[in-house]
Amino acid sequence: MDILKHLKNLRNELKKYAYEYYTLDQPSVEDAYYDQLYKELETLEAKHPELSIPADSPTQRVGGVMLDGFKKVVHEIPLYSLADVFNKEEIIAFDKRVQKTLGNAIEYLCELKIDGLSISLKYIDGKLVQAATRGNGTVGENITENVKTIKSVPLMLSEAVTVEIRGEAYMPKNAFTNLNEKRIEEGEEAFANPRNAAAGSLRQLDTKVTANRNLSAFFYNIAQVSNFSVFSQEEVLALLKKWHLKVNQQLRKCHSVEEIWSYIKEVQDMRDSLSYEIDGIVIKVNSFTQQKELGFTVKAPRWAMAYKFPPEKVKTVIKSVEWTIGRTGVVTPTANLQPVKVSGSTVSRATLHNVDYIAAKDFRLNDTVVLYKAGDIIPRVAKVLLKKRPKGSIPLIIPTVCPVCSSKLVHLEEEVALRCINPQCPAQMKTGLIHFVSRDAMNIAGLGLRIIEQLFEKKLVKDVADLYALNIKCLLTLDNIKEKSATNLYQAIQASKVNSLERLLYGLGIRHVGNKIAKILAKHFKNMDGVIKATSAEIAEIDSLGKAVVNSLKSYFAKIEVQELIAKLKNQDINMCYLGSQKQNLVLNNSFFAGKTVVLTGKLTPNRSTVKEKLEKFKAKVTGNVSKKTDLVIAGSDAGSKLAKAKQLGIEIWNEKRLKVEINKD
Ligand code: 1X8
Repeated sequence: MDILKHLKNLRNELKKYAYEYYTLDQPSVEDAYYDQLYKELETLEAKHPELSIPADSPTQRVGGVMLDGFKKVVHEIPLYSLADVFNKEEIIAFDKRVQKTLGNAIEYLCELKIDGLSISLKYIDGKLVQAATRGNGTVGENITENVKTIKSVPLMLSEAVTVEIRGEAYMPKNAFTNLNEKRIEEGEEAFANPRNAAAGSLRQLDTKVTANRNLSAFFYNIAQVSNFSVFSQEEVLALLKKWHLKVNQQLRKCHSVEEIWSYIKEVQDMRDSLSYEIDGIVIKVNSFTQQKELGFTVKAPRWAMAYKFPPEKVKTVIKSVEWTIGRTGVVTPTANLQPVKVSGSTVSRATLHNVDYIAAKDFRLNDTVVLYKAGDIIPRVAKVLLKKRPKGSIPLIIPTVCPVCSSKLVHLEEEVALRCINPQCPAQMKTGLIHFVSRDAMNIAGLGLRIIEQLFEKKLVKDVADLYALNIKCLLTLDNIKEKSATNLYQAIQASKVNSLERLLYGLGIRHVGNKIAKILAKHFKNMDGVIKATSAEIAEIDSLGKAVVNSLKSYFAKIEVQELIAKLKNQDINMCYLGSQKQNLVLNNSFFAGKTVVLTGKLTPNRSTVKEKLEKFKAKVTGNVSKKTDLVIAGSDAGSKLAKAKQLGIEIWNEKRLKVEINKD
């Protein structure tokens, strides 16, 4: 027979068997027969080096590409995350919210929640061209060569479609056990769980290693779903399956919480018999029309939820309890525990939440307690094993005064939290300031904890507005700060004055106002006064903002000390407007001159007002008189008293030539 034709037949036959085996989990031939055909193909391909091997030949899954790193991939359509729920009540609440929008008779599609890592695959004309990790949902890493080694991922779809699909890559339980046995034998550290093992395997620069890890993947989503004639989640799954993608078949259509709950119970009972780990189930409103009507919050779709199974529980002992104070003044108890392994990591500390929780559970020193990880991440202490309580133990002593400023602690309104309400409490101000300067807030680089602590100790800073009164001289009084870093820090502080409103709003640390919500508010109200003056109804009208945000904003801006702080910030010329995404602004705002107070003196070319205009375009503030607040003096020829005063005050002075050089740099 014609060798080309024979090769083609062999490849097609092997592809069919691989699809049946890896994707459908329904092999139609013996493994030995598959191996025999595979060897024949391998031998023939080696014997005929003159015939090029197609990229999707079954022999091309073995990896071998060496990568020198993982490039970033921007997800044009972000991968959303799901809101987690942990009990039946929360599912009832979810169903109620859905019914409130849609009326009754909702059809839900319930699917297994695979405990792996989310991936996004791009196919062009049916050919796999890119695979990426979820990353933060917007930016992930390019893992194309690694994913190509996963045998259940088709290199070619059954139809020549251009599509981006989402799914979960995972390591089957038996592959995980085998891998860990091998690793321990070879003196390497075992992976904590199949999810970590899968993540580690996909981020291998040597794709041969990935190929040997026996990963698999289930798919459940199409990014640009409107390009296809599908109108429900059920139809998406059917389409993915038709394209030869692996789709999990353990799904259930449900029409009530009771039906969902009995599906959950069934899944929980058969969970151990599955060949892969799951950590819960995903509940989605089936119809796309209805999904659209429900929409998204800033965090997640309103039409879906993840129910997480109850976590692994272990025993440990409370060795001591620490009380720490946060940005909002809340005093939180943290237990130091006898280190113990739970859900894949060693835990030695866990929050005890608040005094009510301590009182309700009656935690005491040296008590044996039950520990678990909520959402498999945050360690929580569930309860005391009273039988193991040592004799003579006494209830924990609850502090009555702030551990930092010693002022009396209180419970506000109905709050369970114990609070230090001293607005001057250094602990709160410190954490508040750390938040204010953080990257997503005012983004002031170089202001670390050590400097912030000194600023408070030396009483140079009492609130965030005081930052802007700091000059280089003040900064030089701090330990371990030299001229250069003082100048950089000063410039970073000044540059932050022109940040767009959302950074300031987020930086203030208003409860429930994260960076996404801050952006929504800034965009909507345009400036700080707009936000302050907005009525509850006006805020509530904005899509995706809930009651908690409305209440929090209203009570925050009603405080006298907040109003004083805003006035103080305005006095320091902190920008209070939304600048939008104008690139021009961004460049100018980051210019050397941004936020600086500059005085012009002497003869300048072509004239002073032109130079003034130019500097103002670079966001400098040009004033007439030299004072302590002046950052820079530009001195032309024949400069007189202003120059003398600047020299006397030790203010930076440039001649025209220097100005030209610096302006051109910007
Ligand atoms: C995550 C997962 C989803 C599904 C299964 N497993 C997951 N880990 C599914 O929809 N069947 S959806 C999802 C997400 O949207 N973050």
